[in-house]
Amino acid sequence: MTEKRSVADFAVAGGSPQFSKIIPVGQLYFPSWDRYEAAMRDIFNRRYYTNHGPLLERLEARLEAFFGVRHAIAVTNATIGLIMIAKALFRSGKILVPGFTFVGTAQAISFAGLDPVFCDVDASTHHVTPESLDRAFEPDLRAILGVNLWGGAVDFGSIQHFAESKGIPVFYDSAHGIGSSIGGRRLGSFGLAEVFSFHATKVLGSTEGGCICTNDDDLAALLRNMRCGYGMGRIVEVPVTTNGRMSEAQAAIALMSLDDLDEHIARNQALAARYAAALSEVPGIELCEPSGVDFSNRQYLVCAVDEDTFGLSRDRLARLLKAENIYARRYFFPGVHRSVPYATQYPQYLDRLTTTDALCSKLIQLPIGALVTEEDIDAIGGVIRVASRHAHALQRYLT
Ligand code: T4K
Repeated sequence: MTEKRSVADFAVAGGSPQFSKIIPVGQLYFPSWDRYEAAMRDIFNRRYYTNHGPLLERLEARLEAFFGVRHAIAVTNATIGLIMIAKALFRSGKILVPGFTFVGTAQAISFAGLDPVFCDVDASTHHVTPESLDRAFEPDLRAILGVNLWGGAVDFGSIQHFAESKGIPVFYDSAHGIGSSIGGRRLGSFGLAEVFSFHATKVLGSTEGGCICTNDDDLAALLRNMRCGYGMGRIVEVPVTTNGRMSEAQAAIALMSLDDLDEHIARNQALAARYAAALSEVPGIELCEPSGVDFSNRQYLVCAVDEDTFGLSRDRLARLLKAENIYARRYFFPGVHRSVPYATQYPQYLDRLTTTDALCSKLIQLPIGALVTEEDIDAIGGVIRVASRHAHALQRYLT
């Protein structure tokens, strides 16, 4: 890896890529082969592969202790967890949700047969606020689905207060949030329920996976009976059942990930500090700190690109980095209100979510997690620094 000095050194201009192998955007922490093999052999010997197996039970008990909640219900992925909650709570109606989120958040509402109502977020925290919720509020809303992003969180107290003033529940998409905490209290026990993702690109990964946390016994009973066709736990009547089961293989990997979580978060924090040093003096690049928490898992490394100052737009920077085998991502792009099918289904939101639109055009996520070293970060910082110096000349290779 040699430092770039001139325009000709950039891969877009015919130079060699900074990295010979792709550096993906994030996490991909996985247990060592020895531990993985032992865990799979154990499942193989037991011949019990799924349907509320012993590893799933152990995982749920550990997650309940970890999150400090009465119920942790492991599911196939976070999206199905969100669908199940929406479906458990309502047969029809509207749910208020930010447009600045992963499309799956809103799709879960639609999949449950409900309608999303999109609201904007705060420009500096990227989260909903009572004001942004209030601006989009409609009298027939049934609930608020808040989203906790990047290992940060909304201001839970003010959102709860707002929801209570309107007489509706709030639940959270905390897909990015495992291990983050506020005043020593981990995410997981806020609102009526929270949903976490254990996708491979999350700091606790089980390839696919997720979990619903709640302190509400009735909701938990509904969800445990909805998770699969024949139910589980206290038998209650449910609106519909699905297959949201977590397999034993997923549960085994999640358990090992949980053992390693502190170490992975500490590593992410060290990597984030390295980025802060590497990018501190690049004009037009601002690192966005996770907001609303005093301890963050640093799930994502988020930067805002100011095109006028940096010299290249966010999209051009993403293209330049990709040519260097640095797979930075534009989460989230486009805003959910502009994506299929919502842009045509609900055109009324197209000119209302101005902060979301601004964030969608300037944020970029840089690689962080298992496949990134501190030296890689110095090299990524170097590419961005030199690109900023030669931004004008690089434009022609990025049209
Ligand atoms: N709510 C929020 C706020 C979310 O961000 C998400 C998901 C959800 C809800 C829903 O959670 P899940 O239902 O997924 O549990 C990714 C992830 O698929 C998704 O989990 C995540 N958020 C979203 C923000 O990003 P993609 O399609 O952009 O990522 P993907 O799978 O292409 O992976 C990113 C990079 O990592 C690629 O360069 C390839 C590399 N990679 C990925 C995987 C999975 C690997 O090298 N190995 C791998 O095994 O969606």
